[in-house]
Amino acid sequence: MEIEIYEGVFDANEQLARENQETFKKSGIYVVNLMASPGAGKTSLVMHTVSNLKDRMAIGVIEGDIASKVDAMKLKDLEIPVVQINTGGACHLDANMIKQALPHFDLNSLDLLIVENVGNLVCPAEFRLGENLKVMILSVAEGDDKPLKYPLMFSETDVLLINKIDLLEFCDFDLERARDTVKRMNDRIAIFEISCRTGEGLKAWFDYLYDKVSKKE
Ligand SMILES: Nc1nc2c(ncn2[C@@H]2O[C@H](COP(=O)(O)OP(=O)(O)OP(=O)(O)O)[C@@H](O)[C@H]2O)c(=O)[nH]1
Ligand SMILES: [Mg+2]
Ligand SMILES: [Zn+2]
Repeated sequence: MEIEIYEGVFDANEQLARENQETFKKSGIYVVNLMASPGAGKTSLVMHTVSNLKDRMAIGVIEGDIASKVDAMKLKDLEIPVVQINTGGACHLDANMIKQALPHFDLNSLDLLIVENVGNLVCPAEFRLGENLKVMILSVAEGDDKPLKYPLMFSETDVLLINKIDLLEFCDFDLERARDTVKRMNDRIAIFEISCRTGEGLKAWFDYLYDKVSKKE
């Protein structure tokens, strides 16, 4: 009998993330892991993104929260498959939770799966889910010093969406400074400035994501 021993929680997660990645690849699904602190605008972005793209591709959503189905309920009018994961206290999603959620979808019929991670700027960045693209949101109300204080997520992510730019005049958020800081930490990052309230800047994000899903890159 062969017994595999994993070196702790991260190795075990990495193994499961690779299995998920294989499953997604087989089914031809592109997967986005959406991360941000509580209230930055993840669900708002998911709603806009699904509304815009759902006529052009089949989209499913996994909602991750510590408790409640509040976010899943917000998506019900979009008439797409949504699975709510309650972590029961854990402050991030991990690859095993995603694996458990997958049988609830008809995977072969999906083009894009968006995973809204638990609101948390720290450990979601440490747990790969098997995603193709890491996307994070920073809202201007949180302050432009957050990349310096929570560096891991900013250096790990592929895309940064700076949200709530409609609130810029009320916040001490320097867009240039934020961009410079993040670019210094992560030179391959794509940055978009958006408002989920006014819709400003969202088209560029939709086009970017559509292109990624089409090319599966
Ligand atoms: N002014 C303004 N408010 C926004 C914007 N985007 C989202 N909001 C509001 O911010 C609040 C939180 O938005 P959500 O989309 O629920 O944020 P979330 O990141 O999903 O929150 P959690 O799932 O609880 O972590 C809501 O009241 C939104 O209406 C924006 O661009 N501008
Ligand atoms: Mg949410
Ligand atoms: Zn956590």
